[in-house]
Amino acid sequence: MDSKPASPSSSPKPSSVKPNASRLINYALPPSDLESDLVIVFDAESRSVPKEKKTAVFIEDAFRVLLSELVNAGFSFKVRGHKPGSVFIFVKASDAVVSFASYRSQIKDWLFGIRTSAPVAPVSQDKLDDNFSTAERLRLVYERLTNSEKDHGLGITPGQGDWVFVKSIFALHDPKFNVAWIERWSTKWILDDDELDIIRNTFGEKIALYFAFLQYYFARLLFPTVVGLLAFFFLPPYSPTFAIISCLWGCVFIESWKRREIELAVRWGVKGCSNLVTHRAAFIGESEREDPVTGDLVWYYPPWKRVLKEFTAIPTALAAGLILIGIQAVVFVIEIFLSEIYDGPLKQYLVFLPTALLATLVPTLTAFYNIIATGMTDWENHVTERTYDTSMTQKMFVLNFLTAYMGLFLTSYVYLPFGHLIAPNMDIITATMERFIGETASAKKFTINKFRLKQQYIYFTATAQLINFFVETLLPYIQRRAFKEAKKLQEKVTGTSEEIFKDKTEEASFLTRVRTEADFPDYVVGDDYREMVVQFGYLSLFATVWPLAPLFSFINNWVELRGDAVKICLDTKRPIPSKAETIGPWLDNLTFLTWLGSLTTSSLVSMFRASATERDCSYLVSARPWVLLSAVLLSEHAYFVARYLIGLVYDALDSTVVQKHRRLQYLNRQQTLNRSLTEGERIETLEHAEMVVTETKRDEWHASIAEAVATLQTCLVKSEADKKKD
Ligand SMILES: [Ca+2]
Repeated sequence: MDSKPASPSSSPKPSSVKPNASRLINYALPPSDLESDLVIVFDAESRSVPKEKKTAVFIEDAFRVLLSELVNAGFSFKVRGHKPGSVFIFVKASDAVVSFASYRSQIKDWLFGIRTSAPVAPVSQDKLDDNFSTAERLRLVYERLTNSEKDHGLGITPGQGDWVFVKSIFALHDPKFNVAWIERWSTKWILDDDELDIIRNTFGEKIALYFAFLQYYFARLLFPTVVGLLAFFFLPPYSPTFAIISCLWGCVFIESWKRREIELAVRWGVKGCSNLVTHRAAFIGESEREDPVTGDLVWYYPPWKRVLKEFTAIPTALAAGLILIGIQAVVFVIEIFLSEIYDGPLKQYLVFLPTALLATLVPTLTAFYNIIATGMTDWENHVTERTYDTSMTQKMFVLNFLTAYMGLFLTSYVYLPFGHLIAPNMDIITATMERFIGETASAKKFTINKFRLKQQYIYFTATAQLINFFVETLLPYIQRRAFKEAKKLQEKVTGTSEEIFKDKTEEASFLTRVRTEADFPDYVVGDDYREMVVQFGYLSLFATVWPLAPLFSFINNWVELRGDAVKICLDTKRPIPSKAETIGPWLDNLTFLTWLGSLTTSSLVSMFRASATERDCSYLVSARPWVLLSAVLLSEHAYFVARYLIGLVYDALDSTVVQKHRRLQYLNRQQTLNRSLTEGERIETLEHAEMVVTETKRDEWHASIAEAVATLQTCLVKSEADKKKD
C-alpha cells in the first residue's frame, strides 16, 4: 500500500474496473484544478454574527482578510459555491510550505525527546519525499491553519473572533483509499500491524490507536470466550472458578495493553507526544505572567480556580446521576408490575411501556447533561486540548456508567434479594389495583422471576449489541439515502431543481461529493471508545451471570472493527490526523471497571450460587450478610494483590521494542550533538528558501482573490434572492 500523499490525478479514472465497495462510495475525483489539502467552509449566513452587522461589505472584508492570510502563508486556493450564502475554499499548501512545517515539527519532536533520530532537512524545498504520509501532510497543513500564532499557525478558529464566518475546516475523503480499505478488511480475517500502519499513514495516530485497541481487545477476548464456553457446559452456574479467571483476565488485559500502547507509540514515533502542548484557542488568561520555563510572557489562569470549578462538576454529575437512577427505578417498578403482577386489559401492549419510557427519557437526559457538561468544561477554561478532553470524558462517563449498568444493579441488589418482602403485601396491591382499574383487572400471584438477571444480561450483551450495530453503522446511511430520495421526489413535485450553481461539467460530480461530505458529522473517536469500554464493563462486572457473554462480544467486535471502518468511510467527515500515544482517560475507566468487577463478581457468586444450583430454594439469596461481606472484602484485596503482581511481571519483562527505542535515542543524541553547529546554519538557509518560493507565487495568488470575491458575491445574491422568495 502506498503511503504517498493523495495524488488523485494518478489514480484510476472512475470508468476503470470498480470494486464492489465503490457502489456505496462516491468515486468522483477532483479535477486537477481543485486538488486540495483542506476545504474551508465560509458561511455568510453564520448565526453567531448579529443581523445588523451582516452587510455585504462586512462579509466581503472578512473574506478578503481570510484569503490574504492564506496567500501570505504560502497557500493557494480556489473558491466554488457551496449553497446560497456559503462558499468552499479549496486550500492547497505548496510542497515548500509542507516540507518546512515538517522540518519545524521534527525539530520540536526531537527537542521534546519524541523523535529518536535527528531532524532531517528536506533535500529539495519544492518536492516532498515519496515516503511522506498523507496523514502527516494533512496534520501539518491543518495545524498551520488552526494553531495559534505562538504555535506557528494562522490561528483560524471556526466561529470565533475574526473567523466568525468560517464554519468549518475539513478534509475530503480519498475515495480510492476508502474503497480499497473496505474491500481489504471485508476479506481479511486477521488485521496485522501493517494494516494499522496503513491507517496511521492515512488517518493519523489517534484513529490508528483506536483500531489498534479494538483489534487487541478483540484478540484478547478469545481467552474468556473459550473459558466461558467450557464454564457454560462443564461448570455450575455462578462458578467461583470462572469468576476468578474472568477477573484476572481483566487485569492482565489492561496491564498488557499498557505495554502494547507503548510499543505502538514507539513504532509510530509518537512516544512522549503528550508532552507537546497545543494551546486551546478558546483559553482566556486572566493576567500575563512570565513562564517559569521559557521566560516568555504568557497568559495565565490560576489553577486553583480551575480546580474549584472542576469540583462544582461533582454535584452536577450527582444530580444528573440521581435523576437517572430515579428514572431507572421508576421504570423498573413499572416493568415488574406489568410483567409479573398485572394481568388486566391491554397487557400485551403495556409490556412495551417501560422500554419506550427508557428509550425516550434516557437519551433526552443524556443530551441535556451533555450540553451542561460541555458548558462546564468550557467554563473550566483549560489551557490544552488534552486536559479539556479528559475532563469532558470523565464527566460523561458517570452518566454512561449509570445508563449502562443501573438496570442490572437494581435486579442484582434490590429485586432479587428483597423481592420476597413485597409478597406478603400483595393483598394491598391487588386491592388498590382493583379500585383503580376496575373489577376486570386481576393480579397474578406475585413470584420473583429468578431468571430476570440472566434475561436482562443476555439482552444487554447479545440483543442490544446487534441493535447498536444497526443504529451506529447502517441507520445513518439509510437515513441519508431516504432523505436524498425524498428531496428528489419533492423537486419533481414542486418542479424546482436542486442545482443552485451552474458547475463546470468537469467539476460537477466532484462538487456534488464535496457538498455531501460537508454535511457529514465529524468523526468522534470517543464515541467508539465509550462503546467498547461499556462492553468491557458488562464482562468485568457481570460475566459470571452468563458465561457466553464473552463469545457474543468477541463476535460483535470482529464485525465492529469493520463496521467502524465503514462508518468512517460512509457516514462521517474524514478525521483530521492528530498524534496520540495513549487511550488516555479510557484506560482509567477500564481499570475502575475491573476494580468494581472484583466487588460485583464476588458478591453475585456468594449471593446466587446456592439458589442457582438447588432447584427449590425458598430464598434466592443464600449467603448470610457476614459471609457476603467477607467474600467482597477478600475479593477486593485479592484484586489489588493480583494487579500489583501482574504489573510487576510486566515491568520485569522489558520489552525489546522499548529497549531498541532507548538505544536509538542514545545513539542519535550523540551524533546530533556533534552535528549541531552545521545544523543551525542549514535551518537559516531553509527559512530563506521558503521565503523565496512563496514570494514569487504571492503576486499570482493576490490576483485570484478578485475572482474568489466574485464567486462569493454570486452566492450572496443567490441567498438574498432565496430570502425574497420566502
Ligand atoms: Ca463503534
